[in-house]
Amino acid sequence: PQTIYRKDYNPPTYLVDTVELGFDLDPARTVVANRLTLRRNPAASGRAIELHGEDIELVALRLNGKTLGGADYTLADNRLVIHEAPDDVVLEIESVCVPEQNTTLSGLYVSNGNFFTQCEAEGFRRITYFPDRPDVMAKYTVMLRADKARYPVLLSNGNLIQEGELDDGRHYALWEDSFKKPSYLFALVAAKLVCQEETFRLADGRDALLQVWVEDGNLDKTDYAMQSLKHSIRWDEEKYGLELDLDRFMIVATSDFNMGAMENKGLNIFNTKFVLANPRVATDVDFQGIEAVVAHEYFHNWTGNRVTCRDWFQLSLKEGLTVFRDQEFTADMIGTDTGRAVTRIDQVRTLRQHQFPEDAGPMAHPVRPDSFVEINNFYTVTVYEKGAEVVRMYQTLFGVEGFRKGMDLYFERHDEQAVECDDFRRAMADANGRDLTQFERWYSQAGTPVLRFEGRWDETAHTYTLKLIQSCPPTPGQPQKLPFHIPVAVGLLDAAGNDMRLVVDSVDRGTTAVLELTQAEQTFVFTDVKEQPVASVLRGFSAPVVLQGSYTDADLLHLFSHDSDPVNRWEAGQRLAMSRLLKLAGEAAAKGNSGASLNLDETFIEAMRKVLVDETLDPAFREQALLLPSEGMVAEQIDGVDPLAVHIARQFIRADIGARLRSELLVQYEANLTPGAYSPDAASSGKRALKNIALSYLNAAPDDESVALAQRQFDDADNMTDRAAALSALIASRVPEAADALDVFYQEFQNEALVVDKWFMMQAAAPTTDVAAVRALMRHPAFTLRNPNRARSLVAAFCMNNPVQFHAPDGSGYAFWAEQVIALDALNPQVASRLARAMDRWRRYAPALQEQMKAALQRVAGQGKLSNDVREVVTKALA
Ligand code: HT7
Ligand code: ZN
Repeated sequence: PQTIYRKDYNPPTYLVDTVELGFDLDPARTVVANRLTLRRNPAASGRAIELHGEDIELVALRLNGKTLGGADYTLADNRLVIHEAPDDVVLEIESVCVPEQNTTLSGLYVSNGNFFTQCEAEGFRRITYFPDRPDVMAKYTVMLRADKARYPVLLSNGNLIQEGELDDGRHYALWEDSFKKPSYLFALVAAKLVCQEETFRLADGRDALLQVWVEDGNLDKTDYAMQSLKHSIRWDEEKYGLELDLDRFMIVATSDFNMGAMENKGLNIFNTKFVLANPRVATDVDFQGIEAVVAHEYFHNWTGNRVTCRDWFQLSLKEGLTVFRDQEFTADMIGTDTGRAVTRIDQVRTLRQHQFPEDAGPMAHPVRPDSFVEINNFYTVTVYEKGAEVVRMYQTLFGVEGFRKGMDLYFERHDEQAVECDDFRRAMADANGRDLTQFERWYSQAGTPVLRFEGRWDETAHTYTLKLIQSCPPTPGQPQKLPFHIPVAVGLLDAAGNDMRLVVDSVDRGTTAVLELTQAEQTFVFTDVKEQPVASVLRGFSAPVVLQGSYTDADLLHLFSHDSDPVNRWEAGQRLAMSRLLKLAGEAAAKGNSGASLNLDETFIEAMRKVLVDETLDPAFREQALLLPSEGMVAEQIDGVDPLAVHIARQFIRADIGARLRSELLVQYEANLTPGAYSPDAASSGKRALKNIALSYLNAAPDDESVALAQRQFDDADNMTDRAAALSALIASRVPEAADALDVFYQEFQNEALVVDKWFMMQAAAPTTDVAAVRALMRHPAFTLRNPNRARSLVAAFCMNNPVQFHAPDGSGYAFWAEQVIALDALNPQVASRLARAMDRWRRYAPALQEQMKAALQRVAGQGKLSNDVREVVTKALA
């Protein structure tokens, strides 16, 4: 496969002004008539019109009314090139595709008998021939024709201009989008669906029609998505002065979808997982996911759609910025300081758990990649979450107001343009009168920087000298790195745990100072420091780095008890836990993976006890503080890791907490019940989270009482959060009641696809579920590899979330992985390729495991027929 490089960017030879599309929709043979008006691009050279087309059949081609023959064009390698064209062209193209055979879910496909499209990144070329690149922006008119009984609803981007009846029971709808857009934002839906709709008054007094479309029977699950949409619209008006530019905004849910959702102009298409919710079927986390994803897609209307990407290397321009915006929205929706901090802690955990390993592995790439084989492989945690961290750093450097000035300038300069990450950086720099040249390295250098700090208090001079030292490990193709521009937020705590006032260079910097580290090593001197402080470095996780410092347990306990910055307070607890996890994992491994005679110190238990019972702390924060780093995060810290040793250590700590804090856990369980009607608000979900982590610790050391508690919660709960938590606790406690509860759960929810996904997922991730059990589950009538949510809920959940069984010493997990990657690849390369990434970190494992992982990778790589998606991942893993 061919590698595409950012440096090879060339502007398009022709620009497209208008696109008129006609669809005769038929699952077995859809005919697409495409009429384009093009003009030669003065910024490019050449007279060849270059169009993309994939898995479609060309039927007819006319240029300015003349039918083109074989000598006029070349059709090869998914490219249609018309050799010589005049300056102004009307191109008419007729082609055919077969939606019912499209299992890739890219382009036009059929799901549950309905038609949907997915065009980002390169799916439009699977619908018609077109210069399918984001810097070609055009105005679209779309005529949809289909059988009325089977497809009563016909939707596309923009406004409905006309609809009516045709012969033979068919009908039509004509849609027009008044905004120029790139082809990846095109969408159509032809389906039997119903909708919840509402008229919503916008800030400028206009009324917009909001619709949420779902399959019949699901209208009882659309309220939260609708409410989230209205909140998002209001928030963008208030926070950024950005208004909805459409008369109609539609969300449509489909159960077959490769990702979370898609921001097509005015016609967002969503995975049902991020639309459908009511208390019976959705957990607090599901509700949070819906709010965040609805907001994310809505915010794309400005950051992505009005201002889009010049090329796919710039993906983070829209994704990093939009993730940052949805993160800020989520925090503002909660509204309290601790609520804000808890969302920040969630973000930090995601980054550490997923992005740091990516940055240290074979697929490491800069936020703005330099090359790719398959763009679909670059919708990554680096582009999204690290990209959001990069955007957040502008706000940390310039403040909320400075950031807003940068955003205003960005839209003033680039509305309706396709631009680069550099344009965003320039707007931020110019709006704030700052030189951000060095900041560019966050976009161009891969790898997670390591930030070391050394602090020295001078008791005579009353100074505290903080030395900051940065480095960045090599990544593929980037052996050496230059220093980053890093905002480091710092506080100093006195012995009583209070914040000291910070004076640097005679300037009072308040109690948290944002230091700007630009060199490999830099020293900052705080004056008037009258006692030995404990430094709280990287407050609020002010930069996406690994922080190292010589913390003593006493320092960490001090921070864990007193830090006014909740993120660093939580962080101190995580460090205390991590040191115990690493020590016990080492001991377990040394004893041949035996949990016998492991010991957990009273200091740690006491720290956990204190946070558990501290009623001055928000329950949501206490839950975060009690949650141990995952097995995956611990494994990342150990060279030649044996996942079983990590599992034993973590389970031991969980059981020990469960046993030694038993009475406190029981008290908190009772104290955090949420009687009355269910509500997904932050305060209630925080209480449920604390109650349910208490239940899970109690059942890590199960006895009759804890099992009865879980069983009672499972039987009596009126909401999915509590039902699922109780079921997980029963499964984890390994009691016979678990099997019965699983049966009851399935019987009750077998007609709720998203709950059945949970049922598969809970089993897939249970350490008691081995490969044989997963294979048995794959034979369950409800299982299919063709539905991405279902495939992920069993196969990917096992390979990614069940480390102890996936890494079984006999290699059975790896053989299973290879088999499933190959099987999935034949159906859906995007889903297969994500599963393929389960092996990314194979070189970190114990030698015996490494060898078998390598063999499994080689088996996949050795397949003759493999998608570019999977081939890129396994080739890079083996390189
Ligand atoms: N911008 C959307 C990305 C997306 C996507 C990409 C590749 C393949 C399928 C896809 N579905 C959606 C989603 C987003 O970031 O908002
Ligand atoms: Zn996005």
